[in-house]
Formats: sequence, structure tokens, C-alpha cells
Amino acid sequence: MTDFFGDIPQIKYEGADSTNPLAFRHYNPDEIIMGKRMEDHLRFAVAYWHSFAWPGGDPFGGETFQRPWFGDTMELAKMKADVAFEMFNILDVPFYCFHDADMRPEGANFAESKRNLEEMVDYLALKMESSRTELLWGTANLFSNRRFMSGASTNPDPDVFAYSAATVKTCIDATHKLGGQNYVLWGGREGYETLLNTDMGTELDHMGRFLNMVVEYKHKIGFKGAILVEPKPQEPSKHQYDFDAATCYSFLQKYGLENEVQLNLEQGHAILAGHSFEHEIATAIAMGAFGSIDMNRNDYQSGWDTDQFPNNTPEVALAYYHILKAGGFDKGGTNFDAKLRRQSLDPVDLIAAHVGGMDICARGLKAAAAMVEDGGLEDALNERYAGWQTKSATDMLTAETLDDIAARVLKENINPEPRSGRQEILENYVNRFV
Ligand code: XUL
Ligand code: CO
Repeated sequence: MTDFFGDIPQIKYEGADSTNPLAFRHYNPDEIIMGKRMEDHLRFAVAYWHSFAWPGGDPFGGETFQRPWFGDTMELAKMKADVAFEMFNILDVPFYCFHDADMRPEGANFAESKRNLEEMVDYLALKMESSRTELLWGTANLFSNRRFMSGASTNPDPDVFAYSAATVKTCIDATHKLGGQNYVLWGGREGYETLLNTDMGTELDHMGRFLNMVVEYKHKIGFKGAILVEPKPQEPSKHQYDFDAATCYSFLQKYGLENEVQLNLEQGHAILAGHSFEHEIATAIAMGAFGSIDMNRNDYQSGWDTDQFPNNTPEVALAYYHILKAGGFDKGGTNFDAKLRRQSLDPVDLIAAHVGGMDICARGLKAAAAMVEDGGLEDALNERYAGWQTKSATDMLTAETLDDIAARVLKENINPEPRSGRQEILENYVNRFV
């Protein structure tokens, strides 16, 4: 036991009228929503990196958090894990996610980093034996160390490609050993700073081969988790190849991976790409590539990836509406890839941030479920597309050519009458639920 969280008790559901800042007012894990426990719908995960490894820096200043486990020794890494599992227990959260670099000190060379990771994986496995918190996903940090400054799998230097492949292998092994349900690849440095020094076609081919090797390795070792790519348009690179859901899907298709790899979508990344979160989710669902979500928002004024905890029920509700309509999460879940503001120094801030995020998601989920059950949006969609239920309409898709259709338009004097899209009525409808 560490004493980092002092006497903060396990957080309980107290109902919507509670004024206790450390209670859930909406997140009631056992409440049944559309036939399933709320906890099993939401599948919350804590991100190891932001909660326990992030020092609170910004472009103008360094560390504001002075956590007792900051430092490069295995002993401190184990203290960090102890604190992490204490927080998982306080939140009673079902999952966590990690990068290799969050939980082990960097070694002097690859072999030492690998040994450190393996020792920490054994330590986490031990902690997990006496905890209910499981691993949602693991991933490799192929972006912080300076060796990755020009990319990982897309680096012009083949030695960096090799180092990245070896690193990902160790991270898939770690994820597999800890029973992870997914493995994520986010390519913050897979892109470019300037096209003047970049052979984009070659880099994309290398990234395609790399991802194929990941899939081959997953099958070789019998890892049953999903392989997920996480889109982001830019930051840290000026341009990232995994720009958004649609770009990722066409990449997967080009390299023959569309049936092997799904997407982990992050709200803040959607915003950076000029999309809404529900756009990214709906795109992935339409492509059959939806996997999991990182539920953290950006500040709409700052224009960069601020990774804040969610606090906007309507946005969250629309995201879960699409997810529920598509049948909910399979292996995926709701990861808070979110960090405190750098002035939020106290341990209680870390707990309160997660409590608030979990509560907003629960509220959003309940609103989404109420909309699905009411069926108003679905009815409006069915009505809008009702014309496609007729034989003459479906014949166009299955039996007719362009000139058949042109002849029919002339013969039947087809003269379409525009109909209202009813956007405001639908927005008003949503506002009844959120
Ligand atoms: C960065 C980001 C990553 C990925 C995992 O913006 O979202 O933390 O989620 O590497
Ligand atoms: Co993320």
C-alpha cells in the first residue's frame, strides 16, 4: 500500500440528487440498460500514461506534478504500478491501458528495455491477480524517444524500422501475457514535417508491410485480441498518415488488412481532423471497422490536442447512440486518454476527473439508450429513405444501367420534388433526451 490517495474511499453510486463530489450520480454499474449492465456497455479504462506518467508540462514549462514515483528506476516503476492499482480500485474500473514507456524505465539498449518491460509485466500480472481491473489494450510508445523523431515504421533509416518492429513484438507479447483484449497502434510520428524530404509512397508501403507483420505475429502467437489503428490528422507531426477513419480504412484496404484491423477512435482527434466524434464513429461503423474509443475532448478554442476529460453530455450521447445502434462494444471500450490540467496537482483531482468523466459517459449512454428505445431518429431515417423500399428503386441498384434509368426518367417523366430534411425538428428531438 502507498499512501498517495490518503483516505479516499471507493467511489459509490449515490443517485442523481447526491451532492457528494466523490460519488457517482449516473454511473451505476449494475443498472440494466437495453438488457445489459451499464458497466458492460461502457467498459471504462484508465490510461496509465496520462494518469501516472505525465509530468504536467506544456510548450512553455515543464513538470508541475511531482509524483513520488517519478524517476527511472524499477523500484519507482513498481511504486507507480502500486498507485495505479490503488486508483483502479478506488474507481472500481474494469480496465486500464498502457504504453511500454509508461510503465518501465528506458534501458541503455533494446535488451535492457525489454528486460525492464518483462519484469514490469510480471509485476502487473501479480497486481492483476488481486484486482478486478483487466487490460483493455496495450501499445508501444514509438514517438517520444528521439530515435523516433523521423518516424517509426516510416523512418528513412531501416534500423529504426527494425527497432520499432522489435519493440512492437515485445509490446504485443506483454499485452498477450496480461490478457489484453486489444492491441493499439497510434502513429504520432508516422507522417512528415515537410514533403521536401519525404518519399510518401515508400513510407506508406513500409507502414503497410509493418502492420501486416503485426497481424501475422498476432495469429502466430494466438493473440485473440483485436488489432486497432488510432487515427489522428496531425500533432506531433505536421501530417500523419492515419489522418482520420476514412483515410485509415482506405490504407487498410490498399494493404489487404480491412478484415484484420479495426479502429480506435478518439474524440479529440476527430475534432483536429475537422470532424465530429460521431462522424468518425459512424464512418468506422459504415466500413465495418469500428473497434474502440478514447473518450477525451479538446478545447474548441485552443486548436490542439488538450486531452481533457469529457464534460459535454450531448456530444457523448450522440457518440454512444451510434455505438448502441451498431450493437455496442465487442472487445473495445471507453478509454479515458485524458489528462488533468497542469494546475490540478492533488491526488483528489485525479479521482474527481475520472468520476466526472465516468458520470458524463453514463449520462450520455442513458440518453442514447432512451433515444434508441424511443425510436424517433430511426423512424425519421426510415421515412426519409422509404422510397428505396420500392422495386423500381432497388432495380436501379441491381438490374439497371445508366441508359436504362435515363430511358425510364424520360418515359415516366420523373420530376423529383424536394422534401424537408427536418434538421431542426431532429435537433429538438435529441434535446428532449440529453
Ligand atoms: C495521442 C494518443 C495516444 C494513443 C496511444 O494523441 O491518443 O495516447 O491513444 O498511443
Ligand atoms: Co488516444
